[in-house]
Amino acid sequence: MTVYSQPGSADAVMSYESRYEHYIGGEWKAPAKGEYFENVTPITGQVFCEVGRGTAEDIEAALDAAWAAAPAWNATSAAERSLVLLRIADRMEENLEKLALAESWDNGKAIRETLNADIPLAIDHFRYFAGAIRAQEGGISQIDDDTVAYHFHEPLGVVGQIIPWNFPVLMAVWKLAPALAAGNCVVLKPAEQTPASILYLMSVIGDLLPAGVVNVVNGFGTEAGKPLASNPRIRKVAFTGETTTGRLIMQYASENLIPVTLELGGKSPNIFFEDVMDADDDFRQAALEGFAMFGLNQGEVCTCPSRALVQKSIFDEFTELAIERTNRITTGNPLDTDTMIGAQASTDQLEKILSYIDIGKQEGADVLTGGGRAELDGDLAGGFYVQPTVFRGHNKMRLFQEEIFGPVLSLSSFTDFDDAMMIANDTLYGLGAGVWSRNGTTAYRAGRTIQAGRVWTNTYHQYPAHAAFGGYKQSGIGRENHLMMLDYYQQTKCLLVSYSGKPQ
Ligand code: TXE
Repeated sequence: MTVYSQPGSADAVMSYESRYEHYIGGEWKAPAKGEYFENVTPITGQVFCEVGRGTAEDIEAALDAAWAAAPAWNATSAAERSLVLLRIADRMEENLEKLALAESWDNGKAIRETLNADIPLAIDHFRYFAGAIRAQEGGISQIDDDTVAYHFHEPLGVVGQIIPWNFPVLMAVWKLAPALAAGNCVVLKPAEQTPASILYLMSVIGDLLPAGVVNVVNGFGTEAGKPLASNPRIRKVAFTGETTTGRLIMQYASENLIPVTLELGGKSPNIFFEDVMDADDDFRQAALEGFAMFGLNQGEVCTCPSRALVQKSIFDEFTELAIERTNRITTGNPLDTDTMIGAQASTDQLEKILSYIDIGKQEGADVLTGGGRAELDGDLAGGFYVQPTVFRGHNKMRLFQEEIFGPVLSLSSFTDFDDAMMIANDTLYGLGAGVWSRNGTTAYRAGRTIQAGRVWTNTYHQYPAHAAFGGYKQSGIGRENHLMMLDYYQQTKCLLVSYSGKPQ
């Protein structure tokens, strides 16, 4: 067990500045209107820094810087860009503990996750796209003996990226790595709840990038996000956030006729077929771990397995083990490596989760464990903590239909395969799903029948860089990760050439 000291204390591995400005053109730039907003750590509820409050003028300044950098960056070779990405990954690795602490302090998440998942995954993402861009090939079509069509990948130019607060660094890197690998310059707006860890990241890696290639403007949704997403000077907008905000982003983009990629909400089913109870101990244990994954990142994950469906024939037996496993989840100081569940990212999110717990109780769902705020002592008393909570109910309840984005699981039973598929697909969303069965046919058929972009089979919550991620239905448009992501940041130039030397 290690308990990290909070940033800025005598033996801390990193410290935050007390004030941050925007990162524009490779420099720290004061907000045009001179206004700042306070940033709170969810761990204690205390303000720890203030951050520039961006407006349209700051977005324009960032776009000026990005467009000034674009001709040179667009023209770099794949090998040059790849090297830059590899250097960024190395620098992040050298600063792993610092970045992990910065992320936990800003967001409230458990440091064992930032040390072992968020930051290592972000590092690997840069390395993956450094390799992917080297391996990318164009195409040639032979039209006839004298005529050839060459297909080239070209960058879009300057793109806008708007990210949420649940994985600030990882969501930034999911978008930055493919955009940069493809040769684009970026203006990125972090979420107002977690503006600091990305600025800290820029203080660590900024010197590895030519000025203006990555620009970060903080601020609120309508004040800074809208002027970016609706700006005629961006060639694409990438967004992760709430489904209702995603609709607005699409509307803005339609005015400028630019492409969008959207990663939106989810209400993912996690399905346990009856053979789980007959399987060997290791498999059953893995399934119980999969059940408990609803607590990962305090449930603030768009693929949170928030609806557990358990076959009726094993329901009582499986549920008893699953609740016992849930009760072993430790909630506490996020800076303690033994802690599994840390603080929710903001007071708004805390209130939203608590209100859903009330809604569940009013709807008549049974609380099987948890059911309220987790009260912690000392400095943590002012933080935003929720008990891991399991409700038993049915799929028509709001608990089962609406995204809560907290450590709250809704549990129900199903009779047979068709019933499971019907319940699993009875949702507006289609981002993630889990299937647990040793029967290969059942698992395969379930995976193909569930209307979701990512179906984990006998595992959950894995996010390797080379597996496509994205939503069906109202969970989004487009994909992130995987080679195919490069297509979302490039356009195809077809050069059709005649070598006949004769008039055609
Ligand atoms: O999201 P928003 P919020 C879900 C989750 C959560 C709920 C609300 O259920 O409880 O959304 O979170 C920027 N133009 N998800 O309110 O508003 C905003 O500043 C341009 C799921 O934080 O969508 C931030 O940077 N930008 C999700 C980003 O959008 C705008 C992750 C996300 O904020 C804008 C987060 C506007 N008009 C929340 N309005 C997931 N899919 O992982 C806001 N923003």
